[in-house]
Amino acid sequence: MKNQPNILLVYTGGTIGMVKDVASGALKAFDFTSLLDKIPELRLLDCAIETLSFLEPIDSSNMSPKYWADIANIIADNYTKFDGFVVLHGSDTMSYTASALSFMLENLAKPVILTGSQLPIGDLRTDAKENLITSIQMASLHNDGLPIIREVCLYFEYKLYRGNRTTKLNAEHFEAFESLNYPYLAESGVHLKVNHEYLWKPKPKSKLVLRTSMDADIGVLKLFPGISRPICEAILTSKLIKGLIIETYGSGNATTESWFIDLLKNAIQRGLYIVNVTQCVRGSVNMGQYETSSQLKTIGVISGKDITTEAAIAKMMYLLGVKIAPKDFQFYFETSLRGEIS
Ligand code: ASN
Repeated sequence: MKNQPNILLVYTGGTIGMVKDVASGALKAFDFTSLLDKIPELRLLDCAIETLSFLEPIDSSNMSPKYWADIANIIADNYTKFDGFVVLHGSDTMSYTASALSFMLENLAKPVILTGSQLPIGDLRTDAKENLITSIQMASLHNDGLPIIREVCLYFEYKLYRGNRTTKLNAEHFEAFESLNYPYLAESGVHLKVNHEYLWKPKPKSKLVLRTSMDADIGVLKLFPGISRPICEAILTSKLIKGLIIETYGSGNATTESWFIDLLKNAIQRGLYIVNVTQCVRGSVNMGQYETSSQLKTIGVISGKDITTEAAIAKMMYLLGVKIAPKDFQFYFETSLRGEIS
């Protein structure tokens, strides 16, 4: 890395770069290439910045595996040319994209920081400037010629998080994200304070491997008291899905009704991967702790441990996409690949 790092800023869409449509009052995306003109402060940063924008920026509610692959390809194509990457992204699905990118970019050894904002960059009270400027500074941090951050992160409202540990919890506050099962990686106060012990340490000298194929033939089933048998049956006997994430209660508990357990058991025997993730935002699945989860373990339900649902979805698509052998699926799902589980 040179003394002055060079950072690639990739604009995918989201509120940060939106303007109000005069007629309807709704927020819509606009061309972001003139970014440097809109925020002259960026010229004061001690790094060189180049920008690249999606031809048609999107609201992140329209995010999909195809766009994840586009972002990952942009990073891989520019990997040797830049010291770090800042991806501007809508906040709604930012945690999903951060999770997906963390799996797609194996052996990543440079910072990829996703950020966005709750208010557009042109708004008087915007949170966009701080998020953007500090993300670029975080991506520029280096020591002995090496970047300090070497993983996919999410920066929002003074905190840098491991991307695949985050969840959007607030649609109103500037502090929109949390990483409830893993400490934040850095904090922006008067100084940038990095929690070095929590940073991801990639294998030394490994080459970046790009794996963009994601298989989206999966489902998520959130349990609730009274969930109906026909609906569970429709999902669990469907030939369309290859993997199912069940969002259970507490430490991975579910109803012990025999019809429910039998449906799961038959589906697993047919080859469906079923992963247990808790509805709680903090804590871990621990099958066997209660009677209401013991059977799940016995019939071969995979433990999502303390993974977020966002990361579980991305990981399932990824493992199906790389066509992991059925006998290895459980092992890889339950093993931390990018620091997504404890
Ligand atoms: N709807 C927007 C998006 O996710 C929300 C935002 O960016 N704050 O694209």
